[in-house]
Amino acid sequence: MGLLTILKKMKHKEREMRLLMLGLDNAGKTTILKKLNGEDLSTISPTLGFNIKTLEHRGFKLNMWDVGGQKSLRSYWRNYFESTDGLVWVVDSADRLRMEDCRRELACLLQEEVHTHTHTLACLLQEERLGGATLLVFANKQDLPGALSKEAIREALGLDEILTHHWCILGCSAMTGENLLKGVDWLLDDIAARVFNAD
Ligand code: G3D
Ligand code: MG
Repeated sequence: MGLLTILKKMKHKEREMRLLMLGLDNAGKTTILKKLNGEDLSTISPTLGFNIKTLEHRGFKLNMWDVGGQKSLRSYWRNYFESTDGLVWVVDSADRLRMEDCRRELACLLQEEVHTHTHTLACLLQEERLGGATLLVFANKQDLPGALSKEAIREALGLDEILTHHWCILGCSAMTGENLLKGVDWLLDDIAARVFNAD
């Protein structure tokens, strides 16, 4: 058994997981965290830098990192990758104009290359330190009339091309809370299964 596996098992014993929330600015990352935490939604302002929220769910301690999505901050995302168990990619389903930007950022996140300076979600997932991390895509703001369906977003982001990570897309609304816990449950189940099967 490798050291990494042992460390993972120890972490699992503590029932603690590290989740990273990413996505373009204005996608709803901070609002989702607040809703999950039962906080007032009327006081949200753009995230400067990052904030960490700890959520207790099903006996797990979830450390959720909410990292600012402004363009100027995206090159710092990789500093948060170390020992990330799960990645939550949040999409503003109504922001049709930036869907291509969103696809590129995700692609880059999944396959970061040292010599390129573009950051796309595919790039991000290939980043070594994100190796194996489970990916949950939240197609957020489904309560808005102009929102794209999760199927349209799955297509627009090219999710079916992602073979390196377990992934799942769910339509949700941070406003109504629809599907937020369902997403967290799926993440927990997938991460737990991966950690148990790691030897
Ligand atoms: P971010 O942390 O990803 O940058 P925020 O995004 O959580 O700051 O949210 C950006 C804006 O989107 C906020 O509106 C917030 O209220 C809104 N928002 C987030 N989730 C939803 C959702 O599910 N439905 C709707 N209708 N709006 C949502 P403001 O007006 O404060 O900029
Ligand atoms: Mg924010």
